[in-house]
Amino acid sequence: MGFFDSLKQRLAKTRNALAEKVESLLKFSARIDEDTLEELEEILITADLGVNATEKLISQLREKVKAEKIRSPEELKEALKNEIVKVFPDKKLDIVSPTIILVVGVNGVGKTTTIGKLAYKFKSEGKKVILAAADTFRAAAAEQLSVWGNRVGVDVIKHQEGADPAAVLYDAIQAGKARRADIIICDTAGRLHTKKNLMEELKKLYRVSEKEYKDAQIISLLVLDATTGQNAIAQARIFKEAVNISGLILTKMDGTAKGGVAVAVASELNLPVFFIGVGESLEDLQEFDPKAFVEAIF
Ligand SMILES: Nc1nc2c(ncn2[C@@H]2O[C@H](COP(=O)(O)OP(=O)(O)OP(=O)(O)O)[C@@H](O)[C@H]2O)c(=O)[nH]1
Ligand SMILES: [Mg+2]
Repeated sequence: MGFFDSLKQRLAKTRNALAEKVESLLKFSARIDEDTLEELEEILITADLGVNATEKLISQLREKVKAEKIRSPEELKEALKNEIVKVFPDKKLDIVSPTIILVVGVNGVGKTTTIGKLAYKFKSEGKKVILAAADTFRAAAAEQLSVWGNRVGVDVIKHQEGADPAAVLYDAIQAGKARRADIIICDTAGRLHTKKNLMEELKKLYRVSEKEYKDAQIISLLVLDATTGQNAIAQARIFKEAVNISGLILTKMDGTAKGGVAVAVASELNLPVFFIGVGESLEDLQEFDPKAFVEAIF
């Protein structure tokens, strides 16, 4: 199966929530008028594109309908797809050597799994990767990262449970320098019930990165669970206020009808989506391409 067919298949639930409704709306709209736009607005909101992003899209469409004299449902659909693509900031993830990637996000969104997938991807591209098990909050966390490390065949730096996460990263940086690693990927704890401490901890990881590895590029990727829908936006806001976020990874896009939330978060937070998780195995991480995404869900 080609890349696009597989993407379409993985995003089938989102596609069902969106494409079918849009198709039937347009099929019964002999002409495009205000009612069509209002019904379209409702469909987009129900499909988790978010109220704000949807309102922006609809008002842009309304202008286009006027200015470009859009009459046919097909033209309207194409215009909608084009506007959605434009929502995503046009930024690419540029990995230079060496790079430290801090992977952040709340509990259970898929950080550790995504790190395994990223390590696999970078290693397949010929890069030397080291993982830092800086989620020292849970006993099993470092072990879980080690399992991924073994599976992929990359080194994992870990300490005891309860150790200082910054000390783990410090050691990983020393190991990275000594072993000439291209990329150090750092796992972090995601508990939000101690929100302030968590954010302070993440800031400390930034400081250690900057101070201990002056030559390295520092990237932070916020992992969001697509199945949480609009909740993901609230999470993204909290993280963006506290720390500098380079871009997003949306996980669990397979098996959810809420994939439209990608549009909502990109629009609300003006952040690029770099990857999407479409399953639980190593290969199930795809580089996010707004055009392919929009084609797959319509
Ligand atoms: N279907 C699907 N499941 C995923 C995906 N990404 C992660 N998961 C699952 O989500 C669950 C949680 O993943 P973890 O990687 O442990 O999440 P985490 O953010 O590290 O969790 P904490 O360490 O507890 O904060 C696991 O069961 C993963 O298999 C994905 O893209 N698709
Ligand atoms: Mg984890």
